[in-house]
Amino acid sequence: MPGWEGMLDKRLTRNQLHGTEMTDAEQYIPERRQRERVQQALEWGLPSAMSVRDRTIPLFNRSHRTWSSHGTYLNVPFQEDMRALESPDVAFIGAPLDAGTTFRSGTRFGPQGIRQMSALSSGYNVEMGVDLYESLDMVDVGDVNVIPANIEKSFDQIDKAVAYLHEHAIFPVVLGGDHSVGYPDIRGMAPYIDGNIGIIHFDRHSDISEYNLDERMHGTPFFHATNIPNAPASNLVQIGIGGWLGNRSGVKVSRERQASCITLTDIDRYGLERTCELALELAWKNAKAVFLSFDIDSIDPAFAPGTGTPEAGGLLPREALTMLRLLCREGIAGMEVVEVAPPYDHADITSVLASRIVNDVLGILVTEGKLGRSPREPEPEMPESESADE
Ligand SMILES: [Mn+2]
Repeated sequence: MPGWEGMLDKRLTRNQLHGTEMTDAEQYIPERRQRERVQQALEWGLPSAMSVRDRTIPLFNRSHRTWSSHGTYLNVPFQEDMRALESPDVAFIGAPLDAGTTFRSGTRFGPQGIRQMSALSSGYNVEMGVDLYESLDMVDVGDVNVIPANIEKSFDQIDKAVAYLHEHAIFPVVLGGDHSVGYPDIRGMAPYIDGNIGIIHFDRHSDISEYNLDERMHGTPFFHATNIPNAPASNLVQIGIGGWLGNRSGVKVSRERQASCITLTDIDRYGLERTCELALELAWKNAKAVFLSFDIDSIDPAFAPGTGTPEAGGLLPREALTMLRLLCREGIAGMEVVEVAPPYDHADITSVLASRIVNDVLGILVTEGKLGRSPREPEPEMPESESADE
């Protein structure tokens, strides 16, 4: 036990704060895109009334931020002409399907809800020291035309749309939709990965039964995904599984196929760091790429009530965000956030969280050098004496 003097030695100082470090780091984040946007908005939006002191505010809103959002994710440009799609770093794509739900429907409004609340973001995160607009070229390609009366046709549509993005070497962010979209998301990606795909799957439910009600629905994506030759079940890691909606036929499949199930008991017992270390090892074993499937119901319904099959006692948002930081460091090749059902949401909190998850993953990929441009400009040359206080 350290004595009082020892504790005095360990007294925290302002300089040790992460906040101090990151506040300082802000000056090295580029602002070229920001300047271009302001300039363009001024030209298109015309000069504001003379009483407005800040002359960078135009008369007509052309930033499309916050309540003036034009409806795309993070207000990035909408890719109207898909023939003209180039190779941006990221494309947001809606898969507004709820034909696969087995309890409450409503996830067809998920992409709309998530996009709407994403408009609140400035794109800059002081804790991460990253500005997504500066580091990533992003477009929103809108929604896939799903066919609600026919889930297999919907899968074909989603598969083909996701494949089109992979063909252009774009990182897809799929906004669900119920979890049945996980299967075509992986099926559309599989031909573009030269080797095995690992899957990191956050959920309270294992979603690995062959059928729900005689069809491939939202409790079945990982049965069918792990039938894809280069997406073996041995590389499937399911995190957060538990509660009282358990499905015995799914657990049997998981056991037979040797998928990995990390329960909340595991997380309590071994902690976030150790479970994530193991999850990474399992997902990446002999794999070339890892896909992230994030079911919002992995989070406790107190924080994510807008979902179709809520299960009490889930992850806390901060636990999930910490895990994502640990798990995405090695890079991922595509992601989906599913099961957001705005009709059951309160104060849009589920959509806010879903957007946070997407932004955090993108931020981590940028800071880890796995996607886009460096989060900071090269530092100015320092005088030689600088290293003296190291
Ligand atoms: Mn679920």
